[in-house]
Amino acid sequence: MKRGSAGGHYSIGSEQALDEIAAKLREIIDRHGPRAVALYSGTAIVSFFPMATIAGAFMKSIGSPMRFSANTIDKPGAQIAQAAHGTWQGGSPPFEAAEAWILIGLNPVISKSGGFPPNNPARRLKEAVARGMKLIVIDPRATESTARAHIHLQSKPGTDPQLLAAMIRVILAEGLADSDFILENVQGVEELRKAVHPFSPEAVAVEAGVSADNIVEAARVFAQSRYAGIGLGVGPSFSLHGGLTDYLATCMISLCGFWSRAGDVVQRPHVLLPPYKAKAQASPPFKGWGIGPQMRVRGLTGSAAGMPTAALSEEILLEGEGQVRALIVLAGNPLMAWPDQLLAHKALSSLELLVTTGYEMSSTAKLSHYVIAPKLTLEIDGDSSELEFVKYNGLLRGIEGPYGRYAPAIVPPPEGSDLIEDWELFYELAKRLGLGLTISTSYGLMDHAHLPPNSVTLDMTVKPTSSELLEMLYANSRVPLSEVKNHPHGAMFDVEERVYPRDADCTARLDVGNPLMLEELSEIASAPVTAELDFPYLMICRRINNIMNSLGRSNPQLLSRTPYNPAYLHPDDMVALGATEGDVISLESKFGSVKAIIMADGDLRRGTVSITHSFGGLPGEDDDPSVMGCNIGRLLSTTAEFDPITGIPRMSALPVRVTVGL
Ligand SMILES: Nc1nc2c(c(=O)[nH]1)N[C@H]1C(S)=C(S)[C@@H](COP(=O)(O)OP(=O)(O)OC[C@H]3O[C@@H](n4cnc5c(=O)[nH]c(N)nc54)[C@H](O)[C@@H]3O)O[C@H]1N2
Ligand SMILES: Nc1nc2c(c(=O)[nH]1)N[C@H]1C(S)=C(S)[C@@H](COP(=O)(O)OP(=O)(O)OC[C@H]3O[C@@H](n4cnc5c(=O)[nH]c(N)nc54)[C@H](O)[C@@H]3O)O[C@H]1N2
Ligand SMILES: [Mo]
Repeated sequence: MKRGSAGGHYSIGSEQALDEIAAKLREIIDRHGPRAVALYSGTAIVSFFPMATIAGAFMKSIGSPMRFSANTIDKPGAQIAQAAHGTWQGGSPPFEAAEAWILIGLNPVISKSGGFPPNNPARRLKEAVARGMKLIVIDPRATESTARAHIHLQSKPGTDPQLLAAMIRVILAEGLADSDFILENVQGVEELRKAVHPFSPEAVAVEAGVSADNIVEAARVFAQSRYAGIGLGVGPSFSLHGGLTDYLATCMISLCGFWSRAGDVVQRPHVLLPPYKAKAQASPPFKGWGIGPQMRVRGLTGSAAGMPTAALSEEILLEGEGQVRALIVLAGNPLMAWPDQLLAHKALSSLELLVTTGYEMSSTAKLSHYVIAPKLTLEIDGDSSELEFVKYNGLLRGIEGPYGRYAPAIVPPPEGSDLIEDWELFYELAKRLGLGLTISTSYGLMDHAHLPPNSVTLDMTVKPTSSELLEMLYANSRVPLSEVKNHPHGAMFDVEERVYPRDADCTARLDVGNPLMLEELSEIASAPVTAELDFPYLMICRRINNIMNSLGRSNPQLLSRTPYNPAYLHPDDMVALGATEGDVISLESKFGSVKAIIMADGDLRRGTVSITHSFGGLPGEDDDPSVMGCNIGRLLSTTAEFDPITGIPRMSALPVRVTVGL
């Protein structure tokens, strides 16, 4: 689809679209240099692994560092914590062995995400509790994952680092740490001990609005387990100290020695990725920030989490050398997802070229000069390598067991359709610009993944098919691709790896005393969370079952209950506000306001408003919240409060005012 001068879109052939986009890109690069071209990849890149790799190769080939993704508006602290703490090469024991699990602002029963087995989490949770595992939930809402909790710390949003610091204090004070493991593998314990000292369970209990006994009990249950894990979700990540929260959680695991030891079975072996040797030793901390390309705004740079997406709107709007003039949106929907929707709208409207790939006219597509329709996932071959990769990106992520799958395309595209695959956009553009493309399986992964380099330079005269691409990428797979292909429904392969002992000369240590992280903690200690008189409620994030971010909203069957995103409030708060279910309210933050429809939720902590994102429309489209809901991105500011490393702004625990009766 091409946007006409009147703003509406009309169909053109894909060849013509590619020619025109390539010509425009060439013109922009000639005039302003390669930095004027930016890429944003959204969550749907997971539908076909090579697409992100090829998009990255394209950016490298044109020479632009402006490569952004949804990661830095999700859980970027996960990679920052890995950099500050280091990682454990041997991985983690099996979930089945866990005697306790802490969920911090993570609701895996709905989201199938984060540090909890993603394969049927509801059943896994039920079975685990039945075998005696103690579940500890830290969440202002009694979520679908909380029903079986031994302890639910229904804390005030934004108090996670304090709660973890208090638990660490208990673990260290009561001698519950694994001193043998620490002696050999961990450094910085004394610094950590000092840093958590101000966080007594009693003081934190007041701050977080929970009982001190429960904090102490949670710490003891965790540390006295033979093995226990922690799953982190977007809740803490959006509440401004996501990197620190993830770091403290990882430190707590290391203090207790909850990592696999020599001789243990490797729980997350490779199948489609090349073989690796898991050793019972640390990969040392690495430089995770101040490393990437410079932004021109707010002193932000790239980091181990990637480029700061929350600064891209400003970067686009800031005139001068290096200004971004063209943006390719790959399988994402910035106008639903980016914080500060009005700013994003202004920025994306100002571009000389906006290209979006996607199969529906999303809010972003509506603004785009070109909308490229890709084949759908069931129309292309697919594989499970993403499930193997994800373990390198954060604590306790990924699937256990040697699972692999290669699923051939299931249905052909509709007859007469003119479609390309997402990755072909970049191949075709590179070809038209006279550039080559070198792809790699380890592309985008940090060094601690210890993957052998595996680069393939694509033939730019004869286009590979997507199955040939997968053949190239998995040429050195642990299980031969031909064998994986024999099981189109997926299988557990016969891969049994054991964790090797540590190298005799290994001096690497996991660091629980990172100065920058502990400094952030001490700043929190002296700046307690206070309620804001004018904005007495805290808005918190929430995922809903039928919709994946913005995806699914165009299918009315998936929105059978409500076509909008209700603002959930505690019934007692509704009484206090004089509100009843179905009332239209105004939700106001210091930065913006939206209209929403109230629904009661007795599972909430009082004083919170729980509402899901990626609803509403473009500015001007969604004045009636009963039609398509509201875009809560309009309540957020990217500049008022943000993480200085990754740029992620406050997206949860956001002070808001609720006004009834408009
Ligand atoms: N206020 C607030 N803001 C948030 C969040 C929040 O909780 N609250 N969550 C944040 C998080 S965690 C994330 S990850 C981001 C998400 O940000 P995005 O990834 O930008 O948003 P999605 O809605 O997931 O966009 C996916 C798009 O890809 C399309 N799509 C689906 N499959 C394919 C495919 O195979 N190919 C192509 N080309 N397109 C496809 C879908 O139709 C949809 O338009 O939003 C962030 N923003
Ligand atoms: N069905 C469905 N599944 C999805 C998605 C979807 O939209 N729909 N989105 C996908 C994406 S992109 C992602 S990133 C994942 C996210 O998956 P999750 O991280 O599980 O996402 P949420 O349910 O938004 O947030 C988790 C919990 O954080 C709590 N919370 C909010 N603020 C705080 C806080 O300050 N501290 C604490 N401790 N808790 C807090 C909320 O009450 C909520 O229960 O889900 C993925 N899976
Ligand atoms: Mo996400």
